[in-house]
Amino acid sequence: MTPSSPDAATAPVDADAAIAAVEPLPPSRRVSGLIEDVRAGFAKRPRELSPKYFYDARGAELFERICALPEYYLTRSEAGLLDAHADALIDRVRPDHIVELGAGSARKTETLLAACERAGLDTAFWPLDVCASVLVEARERLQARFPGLRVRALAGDHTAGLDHLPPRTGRTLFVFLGSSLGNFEGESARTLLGDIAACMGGEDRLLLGVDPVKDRETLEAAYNDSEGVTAAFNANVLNVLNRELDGDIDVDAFRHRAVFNPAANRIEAYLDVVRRHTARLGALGETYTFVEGESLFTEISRKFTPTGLDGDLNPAGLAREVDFFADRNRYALHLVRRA
Ligand code: AVI
Repeated sequence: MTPSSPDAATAPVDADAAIAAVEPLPPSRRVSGLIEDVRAGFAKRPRELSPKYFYDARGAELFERICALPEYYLTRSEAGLLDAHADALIDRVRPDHIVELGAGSARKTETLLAACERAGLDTAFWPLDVCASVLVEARERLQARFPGLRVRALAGDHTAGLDHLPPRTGRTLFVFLGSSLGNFEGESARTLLGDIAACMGGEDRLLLGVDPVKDRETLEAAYNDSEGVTAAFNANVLNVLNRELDGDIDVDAFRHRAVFNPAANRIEAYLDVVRRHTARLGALGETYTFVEGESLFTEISRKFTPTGLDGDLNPAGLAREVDFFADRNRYALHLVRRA
């Protein structure tokens, strides 16, 4: 049975067969791995870690909780914008395919698929994510809701290029939501957008969800929630290092801090060292001393103005076509075409 067979939704679920039906998307270029990134990041001052290592099983679960926090307006605002504009968007693009980068559970894209169904379109859904099991769950849920929906699940890293994305006929709507673009600094954002642009024809579009620049209080509250979920999410990256690199970093010797840097229009997340200690990372054969007052720089979440976003889009050969803003500029969806 292929993932697109009409009876997929009613067939008994065999977890191994379902995972096997997720196609690997081979990388177009080499991306650095954990050992290499930690070695390079720990050689810098302040020391740095890549946010891509946040998302082990616990990190993914903590991120799901962040999305439901009262202070973290991004997910709700984006969902509200999608609900309000999905029909207009789909009417305008009339996609034959929706390709979602970093699809995860694809909950928000469900709104777009429902609009495709209302418009009588036979749109195929291509979720791409590094995690095959999350794709299998999403496919089962979506095929139960939209019987006959063709889902071509692709397991791969969208930061490693999209040269091997299978060819499509007709119009494709690429979708990149959640302000995930904000976690890439300028050059990597432009590389990613350039990779998407290279897959786009004149009729194709990219739907990009981003978080606009706004007042410091709202932004900082979103990344310093009162329940401490974001703090646990940030600190969890140290658990990842300990587990994956045979380490003994004292996680309790760090405190989460997130601040808005207005000069760079971005939230910066740190793990501040509150107790001096020495830790060994066995897989690197290295010992590191962390001193009080020092910080590990763990994440950027860029916030966008329309012109700031153009600074990423235009060099990548892309241009904004239609903008949708949530109340008081809380969130933005941009429909983007090839320039
Ligand atoms: C996934 N990404 C867009 C989130 C963000 O807002 O930058 C990750 C996150 N970090 C802390 N809270 C949420």
